[in-house]
Amino acid sequence: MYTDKFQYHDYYLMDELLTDEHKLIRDSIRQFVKAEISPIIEEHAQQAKFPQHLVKRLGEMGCFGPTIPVEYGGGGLDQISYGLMMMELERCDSGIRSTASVQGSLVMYPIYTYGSEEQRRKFLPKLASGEWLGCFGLTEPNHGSDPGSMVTNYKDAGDHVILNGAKMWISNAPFAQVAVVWAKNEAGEIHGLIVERGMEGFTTPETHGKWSLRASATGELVFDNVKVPKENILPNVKGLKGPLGCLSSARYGIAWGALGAALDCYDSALRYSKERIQFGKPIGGFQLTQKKLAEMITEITKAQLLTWRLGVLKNENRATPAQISMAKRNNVELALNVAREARQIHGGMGITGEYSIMRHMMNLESVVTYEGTHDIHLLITGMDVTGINAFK
Ligand code: TGC
Ligand code: FAD
Repeated sequence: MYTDKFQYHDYYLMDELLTDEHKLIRDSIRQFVKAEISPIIEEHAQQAKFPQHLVKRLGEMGCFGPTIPVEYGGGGLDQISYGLMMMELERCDSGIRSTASVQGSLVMYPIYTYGSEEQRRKFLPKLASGEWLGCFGLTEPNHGSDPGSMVTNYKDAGDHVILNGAKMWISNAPFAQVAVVWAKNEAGEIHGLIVERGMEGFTTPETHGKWSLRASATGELVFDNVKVPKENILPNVKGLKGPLGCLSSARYGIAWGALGAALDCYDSALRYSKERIQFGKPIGGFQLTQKKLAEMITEITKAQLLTWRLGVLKNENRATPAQISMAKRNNVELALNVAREARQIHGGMGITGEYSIMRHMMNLESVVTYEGTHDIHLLITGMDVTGINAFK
């Protein structure tokens, strides 16, 4: 049985850059995770079971939409607080952070940013409290990295529209009451629609057989002539910049989250290296193990500073999408590398559920692909620095 012995690592005294409120928020989420998520996560991941009971608790702990204003049920907190929360959740499991990322950045954010006042008041408080779970439908079976080519569409039918199409790889879908869905109108313009469970012709079949994010539920969204009232269309955005704007918020959270997964793997490897004796001494006493550990903490420290700085820029509304891409790409790659090295340090024990390493490693294979693949983020940086588009 996996026991959570995690201790935080702060090699460059980054805590001095945080406010007392930041530290309080981070510590309360860390405690919550240790008490309520760590004890059940391994079993849920092994059984590929979504811990549905945690949705309400995540809401109560303020993990859903922490930057959304308090009057809509959010936390009214800053971007660094949001980042620290995602770091603590993913420190335990990327799937739990996924649930919170989707709810906060991909469902509440668009309803708050692009929605009408009625939509904000109807949906945000229930999503913030965890009474409702939401999902975000952008990816389609034939349109992943290139969402602008989507074929899901709707046609005007008086006081409602008729929605047809399908979305694939949708986190939270099988348990969601609400889906923010991106679809084209008859003029070929992309708009966001709020589709609610129970609307006729709307189904959410679960995707089975994943070796990654096993404690997160993934599914499809299928729309077969679904009647969506016009009042459920997000009125204040048109075009691909709508969903991409949401992704900027979620990718920022992932940059912090991946750092959490890396810290957990490093912490476990460091402890193991001091306890495990081979050839008459702790394996941490061998130069090759020290090289691994020293490189891990160096990369983690660089990422901590990068991510904190991005948070400051985001608080000042100065973070560019390309800066966010750089942090998401860097931190997920770093976390994968740390997980792989940590797995080596744990020897055979590293493949078991007694340690979190293998679970993190498998989870991170999704994180490196969703919200824009590793190479897509590289091309975003490439385009930003050269001014030349290499996607097409
Ligand atoms: P492009 O012409 O570059 O852009 C279209 C419009 O969007 C604007 N824009 C952004 N706006 C806000 N934030 C961003 N990050 C933005 N990036 C671009 C852009 O300025 C333009 O605006 P306008 O006013 O000129 O119309 O679009 P493109 O078709 O060439 O595509 C560019 C590309 C490839 C970078 C983009 O499509 C992309 O990022 N592809 C990756 C797709 C992706 O990330 N999918 C994620 C699906 S959701 C998900 O994975 C959730 S996982 C959740 C979990 O479980 O945690
Ligand atoms: P593709 O786009 O087919 O890419 C395949 C390969 O081709 C990649 O290596 C890619 O980098 C490369 N490639 C593509 N285009 C180029 C190019 N121009 N230049 C160079 N290389 C290129 N989506 C949602 O909308 N909502 C969700 O909640 C959601 N949750 C997810 C949960 C999980 C567990 C997973 C695995 C995915 C989820 N996704 C979600 C989908 C995710 O965003 C997509 O998988 C991702 O955007 C990549 O799309 P794709 O899988 O179709 O790969």
